[in-house]
Amino acid sequence: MDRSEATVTTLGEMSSTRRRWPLAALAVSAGTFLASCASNAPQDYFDPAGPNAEKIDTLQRPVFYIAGVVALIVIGAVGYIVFKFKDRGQDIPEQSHGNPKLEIALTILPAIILAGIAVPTVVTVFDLNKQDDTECIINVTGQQWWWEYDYATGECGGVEISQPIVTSGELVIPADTPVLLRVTSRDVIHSYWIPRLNGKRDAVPGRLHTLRMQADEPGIYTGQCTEFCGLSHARMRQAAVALNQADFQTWVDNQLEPYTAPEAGTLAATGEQTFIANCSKCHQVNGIANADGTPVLSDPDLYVVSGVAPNITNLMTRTAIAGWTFDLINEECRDALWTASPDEFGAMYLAGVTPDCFDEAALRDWLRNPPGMKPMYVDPNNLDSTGGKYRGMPMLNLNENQIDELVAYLLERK
Ligand code: HEC
Ligand SMILES: [Cu+2]
Repeated sequence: MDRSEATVTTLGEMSSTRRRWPLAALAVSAGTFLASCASNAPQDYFDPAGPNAEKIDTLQRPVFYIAGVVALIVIGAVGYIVFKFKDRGQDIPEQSHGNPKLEIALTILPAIILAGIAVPTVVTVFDLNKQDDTECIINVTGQQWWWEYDYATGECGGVEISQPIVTSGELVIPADTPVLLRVTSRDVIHSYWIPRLNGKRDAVPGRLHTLRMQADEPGIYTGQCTEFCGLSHARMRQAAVALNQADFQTWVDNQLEPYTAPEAGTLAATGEQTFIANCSKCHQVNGIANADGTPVLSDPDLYVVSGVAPNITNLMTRTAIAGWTFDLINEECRDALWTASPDEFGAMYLAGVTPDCFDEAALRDWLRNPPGMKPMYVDPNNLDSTGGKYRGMPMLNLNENQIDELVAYLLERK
């Protein structure tokens, strides 16, 4: 008797302090939810920007509301029962056993709700997996910790791509055109997600998964890898950039323009040599040649676990680097681009990294010490587990002069 009384008091005291926790948790989650609804977040999946994301939205909203109502009823009922039948020392109530009517009703009701949800869900899943109506195919490959985009030759939304185009980070697509991504990975499992354009698709080594992409209007739509993929998973981001057909044509033409070597005697020309000496073993710049005219070809297979490094032929046509994490343009230009109207967007994007917009800080920091900006290995001095290959870009111990030369050279890659 004494013991149980003691226990009751202790529990009572505890519950009075603990009672506030559920309320606080509820307030925080409600606050977060409302804030996420109210803000103009770039990765808001309640704000679809294309037909695929819209289908998901049309499906998820009623489910969300029904689930919300069910949750309120259940939480309310539990709360009511907990308070009403609280132990006040009353007699144990009469015990009942089995109530077939209630049990059958409570089985049938959820079954009906689930069946009601299942039908539109299955229809949407099939819809989102259609491939026969897409007008452009782009290969998307994840690796630690960036996405490569590889445009096959052929037609893409009415624009002819005559040579393969390989880029990274920023997926450029024609607006208002159903595009099909073929998603895979070269090392671990990643997951591709641009919330305002479609759901997620896992990128699995040795498998090819398709993902529809379509943006109604020109603009920039951001996302990030959503499958934990190692140390820098949080710095593996991506964007989809939609351009109207004429602008997309301009982008394609620009990507395929032949290489122009820097003018002899300039800092950029020294930079080209520095690049060939230090960077070309991993990075391809299409068209770059040795003094004797032989092409300089990268061989990242020998140095990087995934076997590739970003193609940086047209580096300055993108707005961010290294898993689309560090900006190449300053905040003002980025804000202007991100908030541009669909009519203004294309011209602004195609201008690329202009001298006014270029923010060299991140690029310089990156060249100085990449693993310092983006954690890549637990112990960089111990590469035994990878056969001496790097994950990501290693520290190259460049001096500031070399960095000046390289930045001058890279600035001309547009
Ligand atoms: C051992 C291979 C290797 C070497 C050598 C190397 N890099 Fe990299 N570099 C990479 C990898 C891998 C990435 C992608 C890293 C990431 O995003 O996580 C990268 C990313 C970059 C990026 C960002 C590109 C993008 O599209 O996001 C730039 C710019 C770059 N490197 C420049 C250079 C320069 C300049 C040199 C020579 C001084 C150099 N790299 C040498 C492997 C290498
Ligand atoms: Cu990833």
